Amino acid sequence: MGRKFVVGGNWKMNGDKNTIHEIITTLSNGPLDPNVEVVIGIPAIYLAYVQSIVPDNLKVAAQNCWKVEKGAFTGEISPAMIKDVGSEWVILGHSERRTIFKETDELVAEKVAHALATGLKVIACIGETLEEREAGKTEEVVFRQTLPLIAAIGDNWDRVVLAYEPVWAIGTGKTASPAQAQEVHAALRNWLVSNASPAVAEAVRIQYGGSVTAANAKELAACPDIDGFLVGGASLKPEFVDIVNATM
Ligand code: G2H
Repeated sequence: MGRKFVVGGNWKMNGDKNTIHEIITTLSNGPLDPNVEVVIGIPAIYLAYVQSIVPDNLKVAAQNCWKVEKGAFTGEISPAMIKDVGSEWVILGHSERRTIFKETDELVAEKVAHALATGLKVIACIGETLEEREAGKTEEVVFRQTLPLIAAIGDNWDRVVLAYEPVWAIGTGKTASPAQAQEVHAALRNWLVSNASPAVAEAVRIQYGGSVTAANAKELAACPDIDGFLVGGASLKPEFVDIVNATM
């Protein structure tokens, strides 16, 4: 069976009640391709608000969470809380979390394990820096980041989407070319054959993220191993509708 296209919008630390209302109205009017799964990543403080106004065809994600259910972790939110307000997804391991907040591959894996154990679906992000790409280490880095996720995911691959986001393409306007993105996606899928299983490699959806816009989405979406996008800046704009509809 084919992999269902999945498009995530990662709002990062943007939006207020007014602009959120505008974005949700735009997305509600769409129309959005009904064959595409759409997940929007919301700042934690607005999760419950967005959850109360989204139409059924939009799913809501938190952009991070901690690795246990509750306790003395000032400033954190737990997967149980995300679930409690009705949201189904969490984005984990985004490069901004890894670089700015110093999250290690192991911590990301622990978070993924706990989020899945709580019943959430996870968008798990991986991707190399410019320095790593120029040193010829792209695949080494992507595989290193993915390896601890395999044990963390266990039998729950049906609730996981991988997002390949080359750090040099994030918010820079420098999108990976379709050939560059396809090359990494295909290499990762091939690596999963032996490191997870052939069935996982075939079924898992791998999003591309990094300066995706309405202008480049169609060409990227046509690549055989690109199964969706994780969109930052453009997910705050009306063009997100065109990105969701890139495969129509
Ligand atoms: C990559 C992406 C969304 P942008 O971080 O996750 O952001 O599309 O702004 O590069």
